[in-house]
Amino acid sequence: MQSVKDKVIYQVYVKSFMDSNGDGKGDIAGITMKLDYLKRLGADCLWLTPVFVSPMNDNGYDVADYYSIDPSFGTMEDLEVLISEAKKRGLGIMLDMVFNHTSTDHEWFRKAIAGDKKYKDYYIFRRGREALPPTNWISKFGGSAWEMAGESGEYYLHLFDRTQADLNWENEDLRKELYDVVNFWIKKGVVGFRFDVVNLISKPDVLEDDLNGDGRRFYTDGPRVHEHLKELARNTFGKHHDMITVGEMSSTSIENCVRYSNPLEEELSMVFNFHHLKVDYEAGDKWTLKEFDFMELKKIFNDWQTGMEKEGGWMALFYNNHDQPRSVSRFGSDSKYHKESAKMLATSIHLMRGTPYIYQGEEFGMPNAYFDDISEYRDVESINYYDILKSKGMAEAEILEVLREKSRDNGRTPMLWDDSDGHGFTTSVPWLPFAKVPGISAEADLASSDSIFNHYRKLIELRKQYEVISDGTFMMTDMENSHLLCYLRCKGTGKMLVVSNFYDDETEFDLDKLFYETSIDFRKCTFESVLISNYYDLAKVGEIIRIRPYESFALYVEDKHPSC
Ligand code: TEU
Repeated sequence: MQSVKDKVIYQVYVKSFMDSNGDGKGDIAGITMKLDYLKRLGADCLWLTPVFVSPMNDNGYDVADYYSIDPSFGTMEDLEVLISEAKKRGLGIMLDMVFNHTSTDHEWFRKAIAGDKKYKDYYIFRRGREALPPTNWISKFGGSAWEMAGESGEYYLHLFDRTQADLNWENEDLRKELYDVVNFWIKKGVVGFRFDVVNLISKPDVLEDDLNGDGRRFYTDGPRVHEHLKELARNTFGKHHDMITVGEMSSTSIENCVRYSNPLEEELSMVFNFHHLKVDYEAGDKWTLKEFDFMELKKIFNDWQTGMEKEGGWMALFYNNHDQPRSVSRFGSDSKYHKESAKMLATSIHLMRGTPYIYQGEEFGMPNAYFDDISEYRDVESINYYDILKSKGMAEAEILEVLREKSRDNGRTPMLWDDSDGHGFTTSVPWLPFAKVPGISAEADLASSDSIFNHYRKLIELRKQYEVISDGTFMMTDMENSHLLCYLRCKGTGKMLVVSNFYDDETEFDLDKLFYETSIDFRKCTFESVLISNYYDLAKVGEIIRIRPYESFALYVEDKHPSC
């Protein structure tokens, strides 16, 4: 396995990145057009969301044919050109493998429904109980996780949309089919894979009602998941030393993530977990309005950073992806302190222990969509929940307010390349409206002397220059501070302090106190010690640093002291 410690990965949500043929949808040829922009940023790899044939009920996460490119994204030749053009620029391509489920349009599922026993066992069919489904499990997109298969009295399991049928990983033939898929794409020259909700692939033999929840405790990090991942690795990417793999882990635990990602386990290079992105859920419910809980965010970062480090695990570092609202709107300020907070968030996450992911548009601070009407949304989950909240009696205005904060479409609006009508994304009508945020675009950001883009570029450069960033230990300080996220990273004599203000008011950071608590001395640091900052100067008065709104910086000193 290749070391991923000094890598940075850029996520492309293909449908919203760049439309090369004027149909309102982003495509593979559009990505090729923007390779120089991505090269300039300095990321190592591009992870493309699924580009395979799909009815697009869940924008490609419902795959109907793993071997062909969906015509709306282009052709196989377009992908081959992208792989080779990216390679010329030192960029690797990672593909997204959706192996927990297929589309109900997949040939396997069609055969299964037609009664073909071989293919029926590729999926999870069970008889219902009188008028009830086999268990009371709830789909992650709302409603029952079971759908009746025609008139048969049997149901199939779908943890996501009813058009996304869960695969039966207990079937060896099915597993081999999936290995063939991975090997096919390895031959095409991709450098790695992201595996969609891969910790949900192992279901128990006997499926039972969940009397205390929605069923997830039975299939999350399920009984044979580690065995399955080891076998997958052995038969596919594990045979190649330089492949990068990341598993998306839903509702997982540190203990399991250590096993998924510790190189000795020979499973994956790293994992995504989402605990830190639930700090604005009221009692665990996403579809609520709540200020984010900063102290909880700090606690989760601390638990995961130290827990993974202790046992040799490796994690992906991110605030954004295509399922999340935009971080600058969620944890920062997308108006008065747009630039400051976008840069603060970047620094706060990139300098932790793990591999950073940049989600398209994040590099110039793209904010939430700010849609006003349900007709503007396209996401299956958002539309399902609009109906569910309505049926529960929530008022229309409140539902729209919840969606404005929580909808996945916030992260999916097309790239704002420039300020023109089609924003440099398309020459026609975009498939999803643009975010309503005048003045924000890649072009405008790059034209400014203090661009967010350059801040990200600098963070990537620093990771490559400083081992303390790519390979240092992690220690959180000032745990009780309710404004600042502060942590130390140490590698040999190299010591780095990262301080980030998550609020728009001023506060202070005391270097003396840090010295007495940790024995690491940053008191002599000068402007030269600043690796990166989102203000022009360091407001240091004696041993106290005055911290301004959303200010964030990293200080570096050489210090022989062995602590941390
Ligand atoms: O996401 C899995 C997942 O857990 C999220 O969909 C999550 O349930 C949701 O965002 C909560 O609000 C992956 C993909 O990233 C997502 O786009 C797909 O819809 C999903 O799997 C099904 O393939």
